[in-house]
Amino acid sequence: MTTPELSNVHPAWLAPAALRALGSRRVLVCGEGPLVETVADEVERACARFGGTAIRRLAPSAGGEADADLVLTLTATDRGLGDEGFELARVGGASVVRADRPAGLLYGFFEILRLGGAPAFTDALPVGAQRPALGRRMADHWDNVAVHPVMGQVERGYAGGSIFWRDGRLREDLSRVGAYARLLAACGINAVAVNNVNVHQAEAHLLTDRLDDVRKLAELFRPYGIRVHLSVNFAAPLSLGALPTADPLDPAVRAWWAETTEQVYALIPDFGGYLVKADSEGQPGPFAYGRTHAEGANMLADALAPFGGVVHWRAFVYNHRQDWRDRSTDRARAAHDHFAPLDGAFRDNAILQVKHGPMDFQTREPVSPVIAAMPRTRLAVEVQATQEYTGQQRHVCYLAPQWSEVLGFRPWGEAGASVADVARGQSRDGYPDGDGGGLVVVSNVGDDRFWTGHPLAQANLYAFGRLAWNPAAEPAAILDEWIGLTFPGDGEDDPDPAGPARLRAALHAMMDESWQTYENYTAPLGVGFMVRPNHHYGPDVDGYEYTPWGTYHFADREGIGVDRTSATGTGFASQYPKPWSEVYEALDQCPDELLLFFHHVSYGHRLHSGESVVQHIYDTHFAGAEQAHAIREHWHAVADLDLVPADLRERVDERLDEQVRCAEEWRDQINAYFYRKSGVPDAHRRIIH
Ligand code: GCV
Repeated sequence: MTTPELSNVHPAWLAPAALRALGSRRVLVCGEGPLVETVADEVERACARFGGTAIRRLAPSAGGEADADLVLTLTATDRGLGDEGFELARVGGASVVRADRPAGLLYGFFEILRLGGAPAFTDALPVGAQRPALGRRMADHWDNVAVHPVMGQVERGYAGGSIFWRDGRLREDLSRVGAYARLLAACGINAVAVNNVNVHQAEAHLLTDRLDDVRKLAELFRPYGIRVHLSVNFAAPLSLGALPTADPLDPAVRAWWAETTEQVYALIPDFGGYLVKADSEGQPGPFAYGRTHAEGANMLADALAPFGGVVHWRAFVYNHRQDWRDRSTDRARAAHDHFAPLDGAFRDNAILQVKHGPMDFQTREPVSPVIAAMPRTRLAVEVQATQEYTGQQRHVCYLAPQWSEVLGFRPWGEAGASVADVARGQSRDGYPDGDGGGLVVVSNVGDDRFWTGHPLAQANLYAFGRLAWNPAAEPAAILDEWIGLTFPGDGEDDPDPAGPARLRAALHAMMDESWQTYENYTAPLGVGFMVRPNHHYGPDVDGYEYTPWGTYHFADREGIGVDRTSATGTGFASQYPKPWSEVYEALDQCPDELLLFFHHVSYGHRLHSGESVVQHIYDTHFAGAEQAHAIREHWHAVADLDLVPADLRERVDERLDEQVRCAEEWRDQINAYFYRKSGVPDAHRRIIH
């Protein structure tokens, strides 16, 4: 039996009313297998709630069933839909969802929910086949088993505690996990890593003596087609195996990983694999033994290979103890410097997981050059739904436009492959299309009643799943989908029939351009950081300027920006293939939004927009704070509608007040800082403190 909705938790994008169209009809589910049972359970519950009829049959159906409005069926003979694809058809006045395998049927079921009433049950049904573009669509949790003294229960978590762990143990009540699995499947996510990539002692034991906790979680994810992955500590042979070394070429170390992995699969046969952060921010790794990261990753890949598992090996490797006076070290270069020479050296079941930008999930960064540098390696691209640098789920910041821009970026120019193609594996030399590493998101959920702290931040996780399924999908259309599923209204029973449309329009207006708004009032022109050190919330222009973290802007009285050109700077620009190496290198070609990432310029430097850098900073910061006000006004105009639950309204109200306050603080600190540095007054004579 799968998990029903929980009464004390917000249903997110599976609002009960979104099930009405299906649940009020006659629905036939045909086929055998655990995931087919999940679909049958879902149908049964929806029909019980809304007065429809659920019919069950084990044999596949050809489609034209006189007594059903909807037939969800496995195919009798393979139609080439793959493991997760499905096909929608109209046969004899009924809608039909066909899938070759059970996971496809599950995704087809959720597609019917997304379509709602008329489109799903009339000739308006969008018939045809759908398959996910990316095979691996993964959510990584930075959840600690034991509360960390600095990072808490969830590192960079802004939605309460972990839904898995509490005070050093697996939670007793895991009903949230089942509900989460259902939400993930409904947006297409099929893999989840259940513990932090910074693997402390309590988490390390999940691999061995606490493996049963992982088994329990896997059991809750399995009915929704989701495989569980585990972050492991590279030094586990020392700490757990009592070996004198963790050298990846040492036979005893290799044997320890092989045996340990065998035991994992004995307990969890569909275990997904390992996730590793090595030689990064204090985590152990192969460098300690003079080995390369390919040697480290391959050792784990070899242990996993007999069972079909994969290792996700993160490329987030840089020197976090750099001297700020040392201008020759550039953190942006680090991942490419370390990993590009290793192209072709990784096993087939080793996936190199690359953050989308070269720094660290900033509001604006160029695409990481690693993505274009390793055509013989399986690459996964990592994005961050937890809003570490983008307002920490106190600010509305819909990130799908950013991710869509990353996925659509073509590192080799217009005629070449896109980032989405690389993640899909299309551009890998000599390998079949479709076996790429996929897309990974750092999850933004916690044990908060609304899952994500800010209720509107739910849209980011939903949009991630939808973009991983189809990277070409329009962020604005995904947003409308999410709004429609989360706030479906009561149909004909709505006391205010115009209400749902008004609410939907307001939410769209609040969220659609909120990434741009956030960028407007925070660090300008791609320079990044300028946040308060450690917790990364709120403005602090020089907070990271004299630290060891490699995150500098170099503002002085003449100008600002990091010279990353080959001619006079760190040479980072040359890590890109043409045309981008040339575009980023040339001051007159570099896109405005990335100008300060690549160049150090004077405050009077003219942007392509015609504005000077300093005037642009003033203008965008005044505009950004005003836009934050406008977001709140849109909300106030609809928040008293009956279809907005009181507790949700209260939460959003409180968050929007904080966003407005914080946007003004950003505006004033950034504008004051640059006015004081440059001495250039605002052309429009607005108040700068
Ligand atoms: C999990 C950034 C964050 C860290 C995070 C790290 C990573 O540095 O601030 O909290 O650690 O990225 O991605 O590994």
